[in-house]
Amino acid sequence: MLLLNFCLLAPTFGQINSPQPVGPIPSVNQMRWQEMEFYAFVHLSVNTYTDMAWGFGDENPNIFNPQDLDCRQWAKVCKDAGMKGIIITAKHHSGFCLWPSKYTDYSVKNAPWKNGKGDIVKELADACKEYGLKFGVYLSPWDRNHPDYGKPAYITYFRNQLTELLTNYGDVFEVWFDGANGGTGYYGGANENRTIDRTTYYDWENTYKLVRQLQPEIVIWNDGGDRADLRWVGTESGYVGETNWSLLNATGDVPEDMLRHGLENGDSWVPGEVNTSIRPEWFYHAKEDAKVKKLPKLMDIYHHSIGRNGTLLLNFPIMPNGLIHEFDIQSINELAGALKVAFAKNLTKKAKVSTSSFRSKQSNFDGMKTIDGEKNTYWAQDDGVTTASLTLQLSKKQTFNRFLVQEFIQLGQRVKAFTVEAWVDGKWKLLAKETTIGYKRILRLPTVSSSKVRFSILDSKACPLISNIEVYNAPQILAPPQIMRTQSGEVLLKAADPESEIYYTLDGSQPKKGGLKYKGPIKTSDGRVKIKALAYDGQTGKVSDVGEEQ
Ligand code: FUL
Repeated sequence: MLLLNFCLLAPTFGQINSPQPVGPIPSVNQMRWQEMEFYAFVHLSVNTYTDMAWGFGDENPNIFNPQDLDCRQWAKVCKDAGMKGIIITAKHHSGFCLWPSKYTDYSVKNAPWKNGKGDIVKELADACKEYGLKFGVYLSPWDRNHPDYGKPAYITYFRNQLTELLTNYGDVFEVWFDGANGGTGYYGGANENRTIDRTTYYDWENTYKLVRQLQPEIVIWNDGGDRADLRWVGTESGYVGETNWSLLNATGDVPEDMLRHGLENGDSWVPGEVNTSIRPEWFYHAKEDAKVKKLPKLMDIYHHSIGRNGTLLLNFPIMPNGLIHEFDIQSINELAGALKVAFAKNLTKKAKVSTSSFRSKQSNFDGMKTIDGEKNTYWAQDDGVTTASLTLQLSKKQTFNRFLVQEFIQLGQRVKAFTVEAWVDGKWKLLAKETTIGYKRILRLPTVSSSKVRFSILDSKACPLISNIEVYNAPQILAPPQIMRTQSGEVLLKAADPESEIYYTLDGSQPKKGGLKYKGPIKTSDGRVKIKALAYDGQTGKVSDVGEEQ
């Protein structure tokens, strides 16, 4: 299947000497998933009504009443944000099912919502269809309600539920098997601690077979058992390592560092998915209304996931009334707007390309393939050539600060080290020296004005294959600077964008451009000074709102 795919993608004219795959390569399903880049999680269960992070499994279904529930609102929010799908917690650790499962009474069918006649999984699957989004399910292996949890009978129950979810709701792009497994719970009234052997209890091998049989196009996420299609990146705070190989070994332990960076010579293709929440926690808590992540943080997360060869699974906690909170919508809209502006004008569009070399001097592998807008063409080197450079002569002198590059990963991830330089004042100025690329790498560079950009591959596992290069000038994100105090009483100011200038006052008056400019820690003899500060973008002349110490 994969080889067939590769043959179809390879150019077919003339005497072709096409590169061969190197190391593990993505499956068709993994490739389709990788190209989605950005999609959402939604968390809703009985513990939404008890203000808890997890349900214990004894919560009365009577409390579950999302009376304004509107999955179309969720879908619209995600679609507007440029996301490509939504994964719902069909059953979280509480065991409460958001669909009327035939195999338990602990579900929406015994909740007051829609008099027990509702099905949230169906409503979301329908809304996703309407909005052109893909649909995915989270089914917690750990079930704190079920009397049989920990015994063999539970596995039959778990698979029955999986079968319902993967049969009755159309195409499912991803299934999520959470790694939190076993511990205290209600367990049908036993109220005890139950532990399981994570390596054997779920018999993942056969569970995966069932999943793939029911949904041949699905990808499986699992950090708790046998290696699945996707890997956790070892943190829920929204980043993967700068060096990020989409490889792991099929067996053996995966320490946190390896989750973060992958394994350069791993024997299987297991790319990283960055999962994080737009709020500190996964479920809705009113006390976190003031803690919704703001644009600068979300933009960092974007660059630290999608910009580092990962995908981004961003969670919206659903409120008890069944909707996404307006603050969350405001933040995600700001991110979507800022991304649109940042990536509006690709400066490589009319560039001329020259290269150190290209494969067998065949024009179908020349440097132009990096800017032709075709994802299946690529600039290639001869076998054994592991260094190369490509220079983009821009149509005129341009100001820029973003560099986006993609490998043709269908034939394996290869690049180990690369640099980006700009021609400034008659010489090459180094802007970045980095390691891996993978499906996509986006670099935030110091702003320069130049008519020439040079991309050099310094090391690669085999001849590098580069399918795409883009260059942009993103405006600074202007947010009120962070104001921090050290133990010795110094004041530190930090702008969201490292290139912003910061102006401040110490007497409570309004700061303005041209006033006191921040140059480093401010020594204050009086701990009571009232600091106000703003960020300023020298390129556009725009300023942020004024921030003050809380
Ligand atoms: C974790 C769970 O325990 C959290 O509640 C949440 O669902 C998160 C996505 O995964 O392991």
